Amino acid sequence: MNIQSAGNEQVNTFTLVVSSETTRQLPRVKDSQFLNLFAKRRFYVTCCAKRNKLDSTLINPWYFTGFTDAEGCFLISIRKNNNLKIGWNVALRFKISLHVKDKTLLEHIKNYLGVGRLYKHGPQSIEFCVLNPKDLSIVISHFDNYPLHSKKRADYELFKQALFLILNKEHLTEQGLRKILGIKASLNLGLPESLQTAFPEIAPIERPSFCFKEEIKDPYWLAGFTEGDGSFGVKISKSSSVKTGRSVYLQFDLVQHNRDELLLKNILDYFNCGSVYKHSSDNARVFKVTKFSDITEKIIQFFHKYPLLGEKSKDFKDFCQVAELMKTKAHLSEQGLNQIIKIKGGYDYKKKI
Ligand SMILES: [Ca+2]
Repeated sequence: MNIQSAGNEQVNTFTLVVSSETTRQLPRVKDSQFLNLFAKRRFYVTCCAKRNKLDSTLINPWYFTGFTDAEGCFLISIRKNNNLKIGWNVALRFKISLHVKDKTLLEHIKNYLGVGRLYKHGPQSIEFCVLNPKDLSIVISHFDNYPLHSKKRADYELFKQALFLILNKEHLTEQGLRKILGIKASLNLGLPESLQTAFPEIAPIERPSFCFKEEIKDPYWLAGFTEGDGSFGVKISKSSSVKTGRSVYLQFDLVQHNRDELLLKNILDYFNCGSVYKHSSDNARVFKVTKFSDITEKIIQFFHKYPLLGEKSKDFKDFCQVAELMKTKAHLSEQGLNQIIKIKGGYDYKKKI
């Protein structure tokens, strides 16, 4: 790429970022430097988007945060490696795993960030991963600017602490390694048995306390979160009170671990409809909307305005089609009901493959 051709100041700073020599010699990294790196990288993303013909504006920053709240994962791996002086290799990873059908969505996310790679992960799944610490600093800048809303934020804060240590090369020292082990002990499932045996004295560091108390301010966050964890259901159940013997209703829901019950209540407030229930699985909660007028006037309207971008948009399309039929009371006739069953059939079939 001819960096000089655009000939402006921004381009010059861009040169600094892509030069691996310069970035390799990064001094001690502070928050403000992350921001700086991110601004430069956004410029890089724009250049790449033109080259790849992928629309870099397709992914709204808040959509990406919402989607990560639902599907993203922050991991620290520490493995024995006798080739290293310290004897242990420390690696960080930000990842999103999806069904292969959503490969394009992951490509858009990769394009939005301008870092990371897609990996095939079994026959049905594909993974977007960012591994390189300097690339991970781009991911960190994103989430510092567009913070996570769910309790995943605590994992993110821990991950960020580990990244700071790695960027400062502290993971190559005994003391730094121990600090990262303490962070890992507090992250996700904690330390695996092998690390507990090798480092019996390591105690988990205190988990950052985080509770999202504010209102949901950005609709794109909600679109991204729904893309990951929401579902649009067409339900048909036996009923003696209708002529056809079967009643039809639509259900929009979002299921979360009970630690994020407050977040679901914030979503309820945002949509101004639905209820939060205990889910059939003990440690989960569900935000559910079934009232037809709420579905058509609030939920459907919202997702028309802030569209889903992945495979789930097809479910939403079917959901809207059924809603249109229901508006004309078609679901009360045998013929209309069959039409809905046909749409739902395709819908369930698509879910299975
Ligand atoms: Ca999830």
